[in-house]
Amino acid sequence: MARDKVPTLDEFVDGLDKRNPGQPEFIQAVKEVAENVLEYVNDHPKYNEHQILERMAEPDRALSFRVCWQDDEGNIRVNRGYRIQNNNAIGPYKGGIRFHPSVNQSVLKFLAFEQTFKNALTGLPMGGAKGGANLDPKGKSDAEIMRFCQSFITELYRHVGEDVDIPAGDIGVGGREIGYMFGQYKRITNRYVGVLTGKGLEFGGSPIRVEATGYGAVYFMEDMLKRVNEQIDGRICVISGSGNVAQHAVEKVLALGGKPVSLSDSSGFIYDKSGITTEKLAFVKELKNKRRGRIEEYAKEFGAEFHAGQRPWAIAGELAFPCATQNEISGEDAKIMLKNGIIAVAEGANMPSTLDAVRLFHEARIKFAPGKAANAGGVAVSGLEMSQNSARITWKEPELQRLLRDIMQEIHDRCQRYGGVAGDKNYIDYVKGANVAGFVKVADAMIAQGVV
Ligand code: NDP
Ligand code: 2IT
Repeated sequence: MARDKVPTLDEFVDGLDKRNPGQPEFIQAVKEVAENVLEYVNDHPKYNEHQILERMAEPDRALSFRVCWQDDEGNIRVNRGYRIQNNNAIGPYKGGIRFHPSVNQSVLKFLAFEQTFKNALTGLPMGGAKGGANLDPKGKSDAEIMRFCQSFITELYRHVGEDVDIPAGDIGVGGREIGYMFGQYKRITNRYVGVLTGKGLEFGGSPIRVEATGYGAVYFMEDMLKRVNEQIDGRICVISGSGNVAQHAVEKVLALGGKPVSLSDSSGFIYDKSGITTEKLAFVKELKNKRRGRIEEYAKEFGAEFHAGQRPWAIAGELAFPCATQNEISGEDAKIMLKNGIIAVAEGANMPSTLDAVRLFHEARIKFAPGKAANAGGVAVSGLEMSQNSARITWKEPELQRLLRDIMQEIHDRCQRYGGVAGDKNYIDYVKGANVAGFVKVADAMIAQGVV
């Protein structure tokens, strides 16, 4: 036997720190998984012998490249593009592309690592990846975004493909950007294939991909509550973000009778005591997706409160859906939320809660769904888009709605299966459930495929 001692968490994290200096987000994401998985590995030595966790926490490859483009004034701009291909044991690499000034290798490595577990949880054959660039899309014209996307894919095209790596959207990348990237990929390769997901419905996109992440997060919340005979109906919902995920979380909360009262962007948050309605949501969609304006305008339009430079977590609510970005709920925020009577959190964003916040939620025994489980609806429908593209067909919307609902329920059940807590049979630790369920699937595939 090559190795019989399972490293302690401290030993594991020590090695991780040494190998990844200056990458706090990546270390945070791996540490959270290691805490649960090392415990599981202690009882399942084959995963230790094969050093599976060490191998999963080292990306298959981390690509970085220059992206040159010209702005509308003719100035030459230089950005840095990335694609982190973390693991392809159970399927081709799959994961979004993020355009945001905060993008760096640490952020994308954490996202690619988490994506590996998330994609395994969906039950579909997809490996984990993430990419992006440190571009700030704010204030850029359509023509500038098009030139940037074309330059970005002119390098990335050689590393992706419908059976190799299939990117999609994330922060700062929606239908417009995917369209420009798809157009350039097709032009360079002269191939019409499903190399990207989140495409327009006219050219191979899938019904409900746009809605899937936000809807899925609310379905996961519904399933956590249903398990203990509770429901969303009538409950006050605190939501952050105002982009793709937040908008569709609001939409589904409304459909299930909940009362959404907040939204945010990087400038601050709005608090609408009377509740965000379908009509007000239509305003947000127009504001954010077409005019690309600031959420503060909502407050002016509807007479709601606007709090500059703050996040919405001090609002008294029962259900929380963080849908903006990583580390947006600190330990201090979590304490306030618990004091205000929060009963459940479903993460629409990736890793919005800090490790301190998660620990406090668990200690207080509230229901807490991590992003890799709760926001997996988006990539799940991406997986269904890939299947439709390969078969050159389009499924009807009701069929896709049903598939998304079923997949979210299956993810909930997988988390429940592995998320039991010793000495408290009524509580499910969904973080542990998601980490161990995702790990086991990928790990078994890696063992079967040998040391590669
Ligand atoms: P969008 O670009 O559509 O919206 C992002 C929202 O978050 C905007 O309101 C943005 O505000 C806000 N935001 C971004 N960065 C920050 C920041 N540093 N501080 C405060 N607010 C910020 O992205 P999505 O809705 O697609 O993504 C939101 C989250 O959901 C991300 O964590 C993403 O990884 C995750 N996710 C997305 C999926 C998808 O299918 N799109 C799938 C699964 C997870 P502003 O406009 O001011 O930048
Ligand atoms: O974080 C995510 O799961 C996404 N941004 C969606 C990835 C995808 O491939 O649809």
